Amino acid sequence: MRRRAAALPAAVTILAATGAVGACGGPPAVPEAHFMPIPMSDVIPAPLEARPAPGADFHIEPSTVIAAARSAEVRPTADWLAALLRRGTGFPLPVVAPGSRGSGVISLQLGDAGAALGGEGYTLSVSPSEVRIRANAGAGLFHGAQTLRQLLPAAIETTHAAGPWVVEGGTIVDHPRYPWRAAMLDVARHFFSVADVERYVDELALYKVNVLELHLSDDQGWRIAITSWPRLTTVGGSTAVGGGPGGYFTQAQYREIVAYAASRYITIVPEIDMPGHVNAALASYGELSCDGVAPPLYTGIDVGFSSLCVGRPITMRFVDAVIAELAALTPGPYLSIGGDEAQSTPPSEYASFIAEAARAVSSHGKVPVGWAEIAAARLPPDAVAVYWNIDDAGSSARQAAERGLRVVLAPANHCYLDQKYDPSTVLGLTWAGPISVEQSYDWEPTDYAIPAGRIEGVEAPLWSETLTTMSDIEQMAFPRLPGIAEIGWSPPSTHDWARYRVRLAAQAPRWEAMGIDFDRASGVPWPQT
Ligand code: TNX
Repeated sequence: MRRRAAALPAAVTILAATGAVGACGGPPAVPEAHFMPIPMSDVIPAPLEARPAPGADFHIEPSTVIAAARSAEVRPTADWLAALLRRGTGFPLPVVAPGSRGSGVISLQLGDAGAALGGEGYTLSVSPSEVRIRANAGAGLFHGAQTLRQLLPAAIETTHAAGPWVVEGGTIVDHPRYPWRAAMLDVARHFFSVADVERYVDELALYKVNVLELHLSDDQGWRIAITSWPRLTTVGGSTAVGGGPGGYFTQAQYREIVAYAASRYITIVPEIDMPGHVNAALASYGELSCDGVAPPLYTGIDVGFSSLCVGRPITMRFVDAVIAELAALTPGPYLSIGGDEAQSTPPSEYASFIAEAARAVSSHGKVPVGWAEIAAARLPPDAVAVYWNIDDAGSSARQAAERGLRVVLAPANHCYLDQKYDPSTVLGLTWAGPISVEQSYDWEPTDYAIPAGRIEGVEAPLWSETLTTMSDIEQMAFPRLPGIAEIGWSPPSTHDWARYRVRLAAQAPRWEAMGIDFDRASGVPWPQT
């Protein structure tokens, strides 16, 4: 794992040093701005309502306590917040029982937050004596805690920095626009470790992303152990794009990722791509291919050349076994069957295969998810179709909506984090891009002629043909991911590129403090380092 113990960025170092100077009565050596609380309106995603109350700032002091019930919905978030704030401030910040009197309380309260807030919304009220986060459910408390985090200076992300730790007074009332605010990570083209995936989960949580689709199989690699078909990983997991060693998650490791994500209120949606994108599976078991011959492992980046042999009993036995094991490992409600770019599957067979695979998903208790091509098949009405292919100008998304499916929008020319920012970007592909920061933010889910009630949310896929390290992931996701997260969470009335680019630039010191290797892409007024 790289760069977790980041060096303090220049601004933070100065801030820490100034604390000492101030104690000796000397003049502050940094601009006033560094001591100003962060405005509530700077939070990303933009809150539904933010009403600052001048003069009502809260100061985190050595005597501050965190008040939280011991319940499973409250205590883990209190502990998470306490750990973050203790590391940043060096203060003890004990977690105490609710109702303890005294000033200087950060309280997390469950219940009675109002039906409009749903399970993910929260209110955050800041007065001189208390920061109070209230929500109807654990997810809302956690999102409120992430907002509080963003209201503190970037130095909170470092270790034992000097304050002051001032939270702007006022009230935030906030809940998401859409229930599905997803990222997708391709661990198939190149494999990423448990630690990398968990680090990405933490980065997503900061922006209230609540779904992470894991693209667990493709032509170049099979990345999840399936006990009943062991060669999928021992053979199919043994390489990657460019011929590297590949890798795979054991079932225990996958469970660990799922549990870690759940602790950040992120649902893992496992994806096994079929009937195309299956060369790694065919290389492992030749009987899955129509000619019965296992092809060699593949390490290039072409798409559309492989297919399961539709209609053979062994194919459905394979599909059912994989889905059964994955469903048993996955507590979340969803399981994706991919379904994209099946150019080597005859169209007549594609629809029947997808319908059958979706039935298998349902029969193992999960909701089928797939790329929007799956709308060509008969599917259960709760299925979710993820629109990506801009070449069809939205028709697959509209077909999905007409069939009554829920639609997630991931239009490639806005949401594909694997596309270059501009022609000079070293990493990434170009087929749907380049995608500038502005282009990734400047779009509207309702632009695709889909009835509003069918839109489930947004998704930002990160394909990994050109990415091999955590640093590569971060350079492509940051700064574009927060913009897509904001489109999924914030009301359209807050949408304003001119203001957003300034708010986004203000995140840079936090990313530096967290050691996130972001791209200082053009169009954003990044602070000088
Ligand atoms: C299209 S998007 C794909 C992926 C590639 C990606 C590269 C989708 C459902 N399929 O197989 O990795 O483009 O940008």
